[in-house]
Amino acid sequence: MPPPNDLDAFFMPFSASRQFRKTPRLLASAEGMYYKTVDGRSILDGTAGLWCVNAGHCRPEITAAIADQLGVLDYAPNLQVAHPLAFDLANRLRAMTPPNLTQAFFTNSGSESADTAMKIARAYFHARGETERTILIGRARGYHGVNYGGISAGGIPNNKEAFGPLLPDTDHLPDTHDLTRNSFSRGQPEHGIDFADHLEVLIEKYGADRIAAVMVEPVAGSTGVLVPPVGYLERLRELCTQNGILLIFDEVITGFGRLGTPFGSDYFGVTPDIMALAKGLTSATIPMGAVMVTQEIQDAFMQGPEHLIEFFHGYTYSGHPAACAAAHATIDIYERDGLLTRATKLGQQWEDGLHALADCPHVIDIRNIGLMGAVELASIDGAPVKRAFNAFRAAFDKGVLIRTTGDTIALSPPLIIRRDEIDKLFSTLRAVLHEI
Ligand code: PXG
Ligand code: PLP
Repeated sequence: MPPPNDLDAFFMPFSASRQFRKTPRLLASAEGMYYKTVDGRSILDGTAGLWCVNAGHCRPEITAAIADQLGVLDYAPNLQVAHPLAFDLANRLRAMTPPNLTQAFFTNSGSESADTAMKIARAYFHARGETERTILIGRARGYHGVNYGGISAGGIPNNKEAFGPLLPDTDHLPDTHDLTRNSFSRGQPEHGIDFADHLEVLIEKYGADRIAAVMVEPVAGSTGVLVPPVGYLERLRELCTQNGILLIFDEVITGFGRLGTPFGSDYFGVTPDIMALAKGLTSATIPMGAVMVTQEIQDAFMQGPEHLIEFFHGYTYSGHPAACAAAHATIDIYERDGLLTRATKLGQQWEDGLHALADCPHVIDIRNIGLMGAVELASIDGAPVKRAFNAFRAAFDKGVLIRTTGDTIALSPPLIIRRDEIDKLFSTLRAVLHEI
């Protein structure tokens, strides 16, 4: 594929696009663990695309399933009519996710899943007559996509600043990042269960009967892999249960094997009332998300005359046939190849290789869990973000795709990564850190 000769017309998402247009990094094809650039260079994918290509690139079984489906039933609405694959997939997700999660609502992205989860929480209390329960509690540094609900409950200032008044009735827990107590922790940091106690302050402030839900990522991914302190998620669960507040886990990144268990909820042994999914659901081949809810939540909606719509929400492409086919084929691969637990097998090598970078220049913290990792760098005085961005460009030149957020490098390779590829990822990163 020749490079486009004019890069101006595409308004790029989340990019330094003026810099990009001067020195474009264009990917033409992909297979397994590697991208290929338009000029033929191989790039080791250290980020599974954007935390999403969990099964590795261009798996022929997924491609074939999508193509076959499009030849048979290209599109069918799931509003008032429906197609069987969506029901099959919902049943499959019911069987895979924790037993209390029994119904799946389909979306097309993580942002839609996050906003749908928040709407379900509010509408659930509305259906129960608890109309005062509208407050949604997110967390500082939380990422829940870019729609208005997600940026309101989310806690990333740059994602909110330019966008005017946000959703009312949102507030935030503090983030759990604590370099003074927890730097260079391996796996879950020891200190910080107290960050969960801040929910008591918010309960005191608003009254428990005004708070609909607390929404957190089990591990904050986008903001730089913030692993929850020991006991933290358990404490949040306990406080939510005591106060009748729904707990929403945004598992858009932690879902589908990232931590070495099918879902983050399995890893931590803490079960939410609502779970938001996307990304790994189809290994990113076709955009798709899902929101899992409990039977009790579903039942609250099932009242009134049977000819009336119960939940006034849905997308044209909710449960799109091609997306359902992609999800089925992806989950087939996960099950057949044991990918949802593979991060457990690689975890020690991953952790040791990552933490061995501690002696490199600029490194102020290293964090890891499952096949997620972060290397936090000291910012250049007066130029935050620049050091990590330099690392990103240097790594790309050396044939490795990493992701950066602020001055943190984040890593999350496809779950098929081999041991020698883990070594290559870290040796390249070592060279990059010495170069920049
Ligand atoms: N929730 C979480 C926890 C996510 O990580 C979303 C929701 C939104 O998903 P969509 O499909 O609408 O993008 C995400 C997405 C980054 C980065 O820089 C991370 C995401 C998206 C874009 C960039 O790490 N995560
Ligand atoms: N805008 C208009 C004018 C529409 O008609 C629709 C859907 O019918 C949408 C937005 C929403 O699109 P989607 O259902 O793909 O989210």
